[in-house]
Amino acid sequence: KKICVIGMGYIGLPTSAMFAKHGFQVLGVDVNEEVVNSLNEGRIIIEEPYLDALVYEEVVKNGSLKASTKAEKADVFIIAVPTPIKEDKTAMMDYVEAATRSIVPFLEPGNMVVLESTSPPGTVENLMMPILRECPFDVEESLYVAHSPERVIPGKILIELVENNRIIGGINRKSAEEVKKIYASFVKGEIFLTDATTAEMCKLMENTFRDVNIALANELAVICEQLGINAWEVIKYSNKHPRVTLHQPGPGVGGHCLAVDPWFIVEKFPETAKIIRLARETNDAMPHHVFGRARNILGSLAGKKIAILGATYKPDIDDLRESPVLELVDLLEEVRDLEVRIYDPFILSYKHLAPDLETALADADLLVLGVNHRVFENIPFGELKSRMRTPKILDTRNFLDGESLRAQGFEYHLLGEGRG
Ligand code: SAJ
Repeated sequence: KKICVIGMGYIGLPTSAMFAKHGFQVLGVDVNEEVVNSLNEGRIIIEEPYLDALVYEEVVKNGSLKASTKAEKADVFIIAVPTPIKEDKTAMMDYVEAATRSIVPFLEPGNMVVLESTSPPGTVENLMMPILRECPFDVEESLYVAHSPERVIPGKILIELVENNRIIGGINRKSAEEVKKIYASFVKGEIFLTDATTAEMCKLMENTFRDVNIALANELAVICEQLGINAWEVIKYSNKHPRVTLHQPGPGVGGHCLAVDPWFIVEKFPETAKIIRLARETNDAMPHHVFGRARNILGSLAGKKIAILGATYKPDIDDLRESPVLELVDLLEEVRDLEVRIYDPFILSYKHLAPDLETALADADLLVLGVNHRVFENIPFGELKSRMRTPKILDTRNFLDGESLRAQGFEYHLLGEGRG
């Protein structure tokens, strides 16, 4: 069978390579000519472990994966284009719409159309189906249409594509069943069949669940600061209860999923999705809260120097998308004569980046730990203390050993801990 995948990004490309490896003839389509040309030469533009070898050594070399800027006739069409969020916090669906339109001229009875992009509930039924009905045959009868959301985590995409469970939501049962046969070629996890809107909502709710729980932890952190107790201790002991799993507070929520997807529900139900919206706003407010803590610690921020340790959106990766630490950096930039230096061994270039920790700490008035990269475990803070103008630390992840730092003469502050 032949598969045409529209969108050669983080999801479309690995998915294409996986199908190509499992016996399908795959055409990868992208509007970006550079992406298409390099793919045809076996080179990929995205960073992902093992993907390079799979694309270059296997599927491009043996001719099972080809790329083009134009769609063609195929048995299966998979749409994996971006659905970014706009300024007004609604989903930008232009790419899904354009991709759907682009395949209509090639559709024939018996074809399958699968949306993989994370989308607001109702996208398949209300955006795609009206376009697909422009085909000159009975689409409900003869076309198999479904949503099968991607749920892989960057860094482990090729493993999770195979091992994760999958949801396939069809416009009818037959659609879900037919599409399942295709994915079953490589998915080892369980495959669950449902309707398209349910599948859309599952994907959004998984990330919303996490976002809301993190918001709860962040609210707890701020309450504990006012109460003069330690939120991390509250979380630790509450989680001894068999039915409680409080999440971890932090400087905010980043990444391209948790900080975005909940808005796709809010956009459709602005009056009803109250908790979801409040959770987003609570998490978005955390960089401001950390900024406030820094100001309280230093009295005034004007003319001071702040060193930031770790700036990616989560530990041990190089991804900066929506990082709350960078939001904090932006807030600090607005302060008169304040100097910010970032030290993060995962980042190659960014504004205020220091070449090493020593440079970042030189004459700093405060060190803010933004992300708990594992490599930070062995930093000899005692030896570095004298480099700082004032040895003050604000830990936003409960990562550092506060007791030992205090014993070494640091003034150690922790997000979520009030000092009574
Ligand atoms: N965070 C906290 N406290 C916590 C957990 C996380 O503050 O207790 C923060 C992290 O620091 C980070 C943000 O949340 O800034 C998001 O990190 P994450 O590890 O929760 O998730 P992502 O965005 O890397 O990936 C998520 C995953 N979704 C779920 O776990 C439900 C992944 O499985 C999805 O495939 C991915 O979103 C996606 O593409 O939707």
